Amino acid sequence: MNSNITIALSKGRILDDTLPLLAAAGIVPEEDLRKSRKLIFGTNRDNVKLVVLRATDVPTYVQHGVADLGVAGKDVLMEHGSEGLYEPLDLRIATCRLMTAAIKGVEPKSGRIKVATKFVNIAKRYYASRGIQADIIKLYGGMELAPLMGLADEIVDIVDTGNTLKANGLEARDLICHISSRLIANSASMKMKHTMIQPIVDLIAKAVD
Ligand code: PRT
Ligand code: MG
Repeated sequence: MNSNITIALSKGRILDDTLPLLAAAGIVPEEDLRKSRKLIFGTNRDNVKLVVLRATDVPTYVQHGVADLGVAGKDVLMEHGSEGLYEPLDLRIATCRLMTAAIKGVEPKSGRIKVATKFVNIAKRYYASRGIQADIIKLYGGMELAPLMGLADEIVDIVDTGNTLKANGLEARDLICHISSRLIANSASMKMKHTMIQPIVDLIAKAVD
């Protein structure tokens, strides 16, 4: 095992809130991640590099050990599964809620329902746990459109202010869980590179508090 540390970051809305936490741990990228088209970045520390990935790909890179640490939304982690991953820290950034939603004022259907979402695994578990028979339809974005077009009775999606649902004539129904971004670590790295990783985790933990 080498003595380098690779940290996988989610591009998009999590990135801006992640950088100050990394800085608190003494890790600063060599150039502005948001202005560059590069995907791999050096840092002020010789043995630490950053990769910037699609949010949903972060757990995959960390699970396979090609990244030692990562930052990902709890929604992404729940959907991916936690095999081979530790979750040492709740970073308390990019907070939101995972909810069901439907057309405003429309009574919940009894019996079998259709649910559109990109969170297929979470939705399956959620409806099964409530004893609701649900056919899950996988979408990659714009879930709000599905009920309006008659593709689904409900959606499972992330809600923050609720403005997106409102703008589309939908309303939030049930809370599935509260979401925030987490620091994750490859389980093997956590053991083998403990002396390098633990100080980073501790400094980030202090910055979160
Ligand atoms: O864009 P891409 O398809 O690559 O991935 P992504 O959209 O999942 O990434 P990104 O960067 O948009 O979000 C990454 C993570 O941010 C998610 O996995 C969540 O953990 C977290 N997060 C926090 C959010 C939101 N807040 C959020 N509001 N992710 C998405 N949204 C979207 C939501 O999907 C909906 O379209 O914002 C809309 C709802 O916002 P309100 O304020 O209108 O309710
Ligand atoms: Mg997005």
